Amino acid sequence: MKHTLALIISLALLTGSAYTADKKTKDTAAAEAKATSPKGAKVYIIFPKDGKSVKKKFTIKFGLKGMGIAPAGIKFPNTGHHHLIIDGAKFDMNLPLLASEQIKHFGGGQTEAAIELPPGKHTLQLVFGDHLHRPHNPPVLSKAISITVEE
Ligand SMILES: [Cu+2]
Repeated sequence: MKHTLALIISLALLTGSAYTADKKTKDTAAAEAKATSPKGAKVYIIFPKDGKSVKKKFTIKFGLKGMGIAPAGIKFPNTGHHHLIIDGAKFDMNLPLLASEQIKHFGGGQTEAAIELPPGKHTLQLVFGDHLHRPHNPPVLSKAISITVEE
């Protein structure tokens, strides 16, 4: 089972998984029920910590409990990929998350990422998404943390 998932993941990584909200994804998302999340599933931001200051360029680390990582496009029970919501960007719980400067997809299955933000206060929140970039049912969200990006 573990090997099968690893194989699927490496195949997906080879074929690349740049996310575009193409028509096929939207049609599939409309026709297919959202993936479910198990009880107790949790995402959280390991680094930075709430209330701390960081440099302009820093590496954010994503934590996950009770579920597994799979790249975007790979349908496998109790898995998904991370999305980072910056400064409280709005999104619809029932639709594929858009991709923007404030909603970042980590569809390659990344568990950390180098990001750069302008100096000042920012909020960061994680939303776990299914193979079609939709929050699970029930949704798995982290607490929104506040950080200060140094000049
Ligand atoms: Cu996504």
